[in-house]
Formats: sequence, C-alpha cells, structure tokens
Amino acid sequence: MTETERTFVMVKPDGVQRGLISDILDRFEGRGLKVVGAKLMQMDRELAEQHYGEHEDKPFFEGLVDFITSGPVFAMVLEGQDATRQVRRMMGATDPKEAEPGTIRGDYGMDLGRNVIHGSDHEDEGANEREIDLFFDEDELVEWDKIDGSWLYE
Ligand code: D4T
Repeated sequence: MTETERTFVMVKPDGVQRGLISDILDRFEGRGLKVVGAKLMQMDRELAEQHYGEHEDKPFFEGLVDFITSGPVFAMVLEGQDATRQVRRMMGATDPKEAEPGTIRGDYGMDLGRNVIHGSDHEDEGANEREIDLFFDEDELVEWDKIDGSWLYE
C-alpha cells in the first residue's frame, strides 16, 4: 500500500503578494490532501540560508535569499498518500516556462526566479522531515481525522 506521509509546501513571496494563497490551498484540499499545519510567516536570512543551503555556492544564491526574505511566505504541512511526489507533480517544473499548463507554476509563473511555490523534493531522502522541523514547532502541527478518508482512499 502507498504510504501516508507529510510534506512541506510553501507559497513564496511572489505568490503571497499576488493573492494566490487561497487558490493554491484550494487545489491541494480539492485533491484530498489534509492540512496538518499552516502559517503566514516572514523568513529571516538565517532561515533562508539554512533552507537553501544546498545552493550556497550557486551564482543565484544571494538573489534567491533576497527574494525569499522579501515578504511573507505561507508555509504548510500537507498529509496524504504519496503526498510529496503528488505535490511536486501539481507544482510543475521548477522553471515556470517549462511547467505544463494546469500545474501551479504552469498556470501562475513566468520566470525561474519567481516560481510561486516550493515543495520538498521527493528525490531528496529526508527532505520532508528536515524542512518540516525547520519551519514548524511540534505543537504547531495537528493530528486529526478527516471525515472523507474512506471516500478518498480505497
Ligand atoms: P524550490 O526549492 O524553490 O521548490 O525549487 P525546486 O526544488 O523545484 O528547484 P531547485 O531546488 O533546483 O531551486 C531552488 C530555487 O532556486 C531558484 N533558482 C533555481 C533560481 O533562481 N535560478 C536558478 O538558476 C535555479 C536553478 C528557483 C528555485
């Protein structure tokens, strides 16, 4: 059986400024993903540098940290079967110009440096737990039963 898992997702400052939080959350809820944590927050440079640590030697790193700290982000933890991979599929390719129409980036983005949303990488083992720990305290996550469970999953 496919594992139920939690994944970290974040609407970036461009998505928040453009009023896309509700549409993005609607897509995930409509798909059947359960929200177990959500908050609007302002990232500081320390958190941004930690979050994007794998890119610290890349030429775009400073610009990326500037951008992600330039305004509030909307951070979420979503739960469901195969959640990490399914969220990434719904987000579309990293570069919105390559993202398929119908995906979040394909519908709302035009530029790699303004790609609206982040989701943990399903190919990076442990990325979910690491990012959830980085952004959320344990008491900010809620364990609850969603009444449509048996209507979503066989
Ligand atoms: P994030 O982490 O934002 O969900 O994006 P991805 O997981 O899809 O892609 P990534 O880690 O390769 O890139 C992180 C972030 O950096 C921006 N970026 C990336 C950029 O501004 N210029 C670049 O050349 C690249 C490769 C976009 C996403």
